[in-house]
Amino acid sequence: MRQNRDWKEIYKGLKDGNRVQLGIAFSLIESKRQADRDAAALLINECTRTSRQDTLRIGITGSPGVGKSSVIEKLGLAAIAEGRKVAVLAIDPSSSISGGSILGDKTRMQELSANQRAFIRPSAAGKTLGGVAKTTREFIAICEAATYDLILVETVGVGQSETAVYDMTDMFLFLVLPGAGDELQGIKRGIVEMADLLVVNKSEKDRKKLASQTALDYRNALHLLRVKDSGWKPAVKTHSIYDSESTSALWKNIKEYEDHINSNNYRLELRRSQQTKWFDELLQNELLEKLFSTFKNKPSDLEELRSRVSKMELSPIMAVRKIMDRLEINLKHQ
Ligand SMILES: Nc1nc2c(ncn2[C@@H]2O[C@H](COP(=O)(O)OP(=O)(O)O)[C@@H](O)[C@H]2O)c(=O)[nH]1
Ligand SMILES: [Mg+2]
Repeated sequence: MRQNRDWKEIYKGLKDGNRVQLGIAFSLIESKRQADRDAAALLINECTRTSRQDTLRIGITGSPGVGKSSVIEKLGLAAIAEGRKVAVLAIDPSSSISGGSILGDKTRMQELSANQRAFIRPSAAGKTLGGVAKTTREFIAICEAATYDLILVETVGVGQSETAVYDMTDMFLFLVLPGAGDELQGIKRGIVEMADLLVVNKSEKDRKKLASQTALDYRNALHLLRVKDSGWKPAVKTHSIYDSESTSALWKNIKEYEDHINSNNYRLELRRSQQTKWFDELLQNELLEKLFSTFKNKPSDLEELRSRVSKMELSPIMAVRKIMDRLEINLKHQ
């Protein structure tokens, strides 16, 4: 994996749908070695340059235990039954702590993981959300090159990871439990606003009636929200993993959304904004990395500047300018 020619071999393997090369591509992306990072950059560049536009990227969010992985398994199998290839990725900035849940996810998706037309990558490694988001975007590019046409991204972390996943997907699913109406308040309301499809999961047996009421509440609430930029009116569905008809209804709604964004060309717009967000984030990441590597040996210099700013000895603008001088980035023309 050390020379540039190797990425071409991996790329060819991806195009042939070779799972071994897919695994190698993933390790290349996660590698910290400079030579691997260079090769990964060339590989991803080729993947995005030649990428097909007709894939569907779905983000799935909801509280831990609501049933995201279980629903992904059901939807994945429904998609495969129609001849699609499914890649499942999870975004979890705190994966080191929740190692157990990742293991759980794999067992939750047993049938899907055994399927030759599915590829499951439990989690991108990384400590910061920015780092994990970067890796996940790269995983998506690799999976699409490897002929996977349905990409499901599960958010495992809470809070900011929803926005990160929203920014890299075409459709957003929000799972809630029967009776859980508190999502309509506070921060969670923002997530409801992002959703293209709201799923009241675990809707079976004695919970069925409550689930229908919850769905109604959400329908009423969504009615008051503005129509999304895509022109799509978000749907609310009840679902249970024990009711295959409810899964069919979900899958049908997903395909309706797909037809919708294809027919009004919104998919192209989504891809464009996903690319520019990727660019913006990468630029920020690289600049931060440059900052920390520049001050690696003397982090106290940064701290000292911060402290002088807080004591009002130095203005933020001059402090940042001093830092930029060290980074050899010229802001003087501004
Ligand atoms: N009764 C019931 N249990 C479910 C349903 N969906 C998921 N579960 C269970 O809920 C638990 C958590 O599911 P999981 O998919 O890991 O949730 P995640 O943390 O959101 O990914 C597991 O024990 C699942 O078997 C459902 O529709 N009905
Ligand atoms: Mg899960």
